[in-house]
Amino acid sequence: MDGQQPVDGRHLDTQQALQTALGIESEVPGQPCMDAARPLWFESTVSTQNQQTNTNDEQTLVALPAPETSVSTQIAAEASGYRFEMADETQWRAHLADEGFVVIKSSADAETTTLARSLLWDVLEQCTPAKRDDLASWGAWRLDKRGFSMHGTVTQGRGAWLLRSLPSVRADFAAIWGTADLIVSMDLLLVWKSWWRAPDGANSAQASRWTPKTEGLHVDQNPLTKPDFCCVQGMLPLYAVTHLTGGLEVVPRSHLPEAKRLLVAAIGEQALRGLGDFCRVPPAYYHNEQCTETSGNSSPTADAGAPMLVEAEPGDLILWDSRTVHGGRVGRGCVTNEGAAELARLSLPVCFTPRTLASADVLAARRAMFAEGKTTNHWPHAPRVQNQVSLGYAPIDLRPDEEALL
Ligand SMILES: O=C(O)CCC(=O)C(=O)O
Repeated sequence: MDGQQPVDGRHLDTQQALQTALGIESEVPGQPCMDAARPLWFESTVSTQNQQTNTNDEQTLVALPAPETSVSTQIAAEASGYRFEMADETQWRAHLADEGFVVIKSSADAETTTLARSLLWDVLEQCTPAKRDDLASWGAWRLDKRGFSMHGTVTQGRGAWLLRSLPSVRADFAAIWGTADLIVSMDLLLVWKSWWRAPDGANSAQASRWTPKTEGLHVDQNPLTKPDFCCVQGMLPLYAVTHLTGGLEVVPRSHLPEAKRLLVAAIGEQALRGLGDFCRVPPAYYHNEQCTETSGNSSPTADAGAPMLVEAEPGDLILWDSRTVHGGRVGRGCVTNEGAAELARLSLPVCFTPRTLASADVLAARRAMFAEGKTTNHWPHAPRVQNQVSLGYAPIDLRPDEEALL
């Protein structure tokens, strides 16, 4: 999920065209897409057509691997190969450069993670019929199938801004860009219900409706028109990312030039020229031989790895190069119905870029987006609005350090 053209007044048509292509309802000035009679908690921003598609897609969910019988929040030992302490900057930056992704441990401490969950639930409870401790109330919650929560009350609320303004996260991006004068994305929130705990049971129609369906593997930077480094994206998971829950998956080394060349050949130059930055990878691409094509003089970097789930602890920061192929992966699930009601996933994408990359028009547009409760794509310097009218939205008071990120 990502951006195409900056929103500075000149590019609204392009923005709306892309939203349509993605199945996201666009906001028509003066004509809200959302029925004014709907309560604030009607937060689904996906068109009826897309909902329909997703309903049909539920057929494919039957093929998910067998669920586990107990919830484990333990991430696999192999994750230690790509999880680094923030202080080990040389190592984590090398991993990001070589592999196209990295995890930085404990960017939000346990107390902040708990507070962020609570603040995000405060606004989810305001915008949806769900109550955090009451699984029965989650049935009426019309959550987007991908788990995209885009109501401005959620994405511009206190919880989202608490995470966006974390000094440690900002410092990591400052290290990447070599400047602390950064602006931040105002992304959507990713929310997955624990589908195995649907009140009617793990195999019920309700569980099927709760099971997320992701966009699939894609890049957020057009490999043909923008082949060089542009941006690093980030994500802060507030619950453990394990093979039971799923989360973000990446294709290691898919950001490297030779892997890009092969991907461009697979998608086709003509098709890529007609696309913005969001480019889907053909579904079978990383499961066949194309991506590992070798020629007499090919370098080992032509061999992008297999897609892998990026396991992480709550509060870790996942970073990836925008050229890296990535997407959401739904986990195996679980058949236990024990314990307190808990989401399977609550993650905030977060991305910083230097203020100097944004024009004066873009900076002004970003302020207006905050004031109006808009939700953006990932690239702060090239923001595109992703949501429609946010009924009932009232901007929070940003602290000076938060406002400095607009
Ligand atoms: O983690 C996901 O479900 C998808 C995230 C994604 O595609 C993104 O942040 O660009």
